[in-house]
Amino acid sequence: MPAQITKARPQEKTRTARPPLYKVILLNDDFTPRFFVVRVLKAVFRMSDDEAMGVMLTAHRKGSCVVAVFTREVAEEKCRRANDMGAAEGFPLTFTMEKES
Ligand code: TYC
Repeated sequence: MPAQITKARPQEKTRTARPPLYKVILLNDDFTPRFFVVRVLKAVFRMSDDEAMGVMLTAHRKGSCVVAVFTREVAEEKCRRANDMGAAEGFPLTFTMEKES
């Protein structure tokens, strides 16, 4: 009886693909009051006063600002909540999302 030869199988690597990420982008407009933009950023994106003020001012001066990056479902939910807060007050405040390259 020949000695049993055990050959180690090459390790199979199970790589879990990382889900695509989406940028949430705040757009400037001429009607939404600054304090309200700051309030929405704090409420929906859990920003501090200073962070929210910085993002609001960047969007105000440059036309848009990346707020944060999330998976698709989280980005969609945050955009929806933030846009709904603006719409509830009659403001055209707009958050949109863009897939990261
Ligand atoms: N531009 C607005 C104003 O002057 C303020 C504002 C800033 C609105 C950023 C939207 O994303 C925005 N009242």
